[in-house]
Amino acid sequence: MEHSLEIATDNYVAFTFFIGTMAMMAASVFFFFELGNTKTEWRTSILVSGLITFIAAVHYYYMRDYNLSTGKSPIFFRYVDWILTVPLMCVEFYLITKKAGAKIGLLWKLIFASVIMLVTGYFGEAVYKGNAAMWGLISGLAYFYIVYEVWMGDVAKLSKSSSPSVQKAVNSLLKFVVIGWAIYPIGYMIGTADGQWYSFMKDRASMDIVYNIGDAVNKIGFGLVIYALSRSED
Ligand SMILES: *C/C=C(C)/C=C/C=C(C)/C=C/C1=C(C)CCCC1(C)C
Repeated sequence: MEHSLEIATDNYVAFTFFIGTMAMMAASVFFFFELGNTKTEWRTSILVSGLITFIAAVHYYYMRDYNLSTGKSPIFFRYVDWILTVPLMCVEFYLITKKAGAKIGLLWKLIFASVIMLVTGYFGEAVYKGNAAMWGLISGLAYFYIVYEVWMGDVAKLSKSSSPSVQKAVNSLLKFVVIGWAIYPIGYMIGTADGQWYSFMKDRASMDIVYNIGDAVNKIGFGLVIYALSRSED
C-alpha cells in the first residue's frame, strides 16, 4: 500500500504523532531552560522531567515518521520509549521523598515493578498476541503494585513526614498514576482485541491515539507537577 508523506486531514493517528512530537519538544525546552532559575535542591528533579520529555521527543520524532511512511503502529519503539521514561518517573518519586528518608531500595522496587509491567505488556502486544489477555493481566498486577506503593506503601508513608508541598505533589502524582496511567490498558485492549474476550473493543478507536494522548498527559503533566513543587515556598 502506498502511503503519502502528507498528513491527510482525517488522519488522526498521524496528527497526534505530530502534535505529540511538538509537545514533547516544547516541554523539554521549557524544563531545560528553567533549570537556571530553579533552586539548587530541585534541579535534579527538573532535569529528570526534561529528560523524560526529551527522550519521548526523540522517540516521537521517529514514530511519527515511521507511522506516516508505513501506516503501521511503532510498537517496538513505543516500548523502548516507555522502558526508559517510566523508570525515570520512578526516580522522580524517589527524589522528592528522599528528604523524608527514602532509601534506594524503594527506587529499585518501583523500577523493578515498572520493568515487569512493560516487558509483560510487550509480550502480549507483540510476541505472544494469542495470550494478550493473560500478559495484560500480569502487567496489570505490576501496575497495581506501583499504585499500592504510591497510595498506601512506602511513597505514601514518606510523603506523610514530608513538607506540605511535597505531600501535595505526591498526591497529584498519585492521581496521574491512578487515572493517567489507566489510559494505557485501554489502548492495549484496543490494540490486542483480536480474538480476545474484549474483541468488541477492536477498531473502536485507534490504539495509537489513546497511547499518544496518555503520553502527552502523563509525561508533560508529571513534569509540571514537579515544576510546581520546585516553585513552592517550603
Ligand atoms: C510515558 C509513558 C508512560 C507513563 C507509560 C505507562 C505505561 C503503562 C502504565 C502501561 C500499562 C500496561 C498495563 C497496565 C496492562 C497492559 C499493558 C500495558 C503495558 C499497556
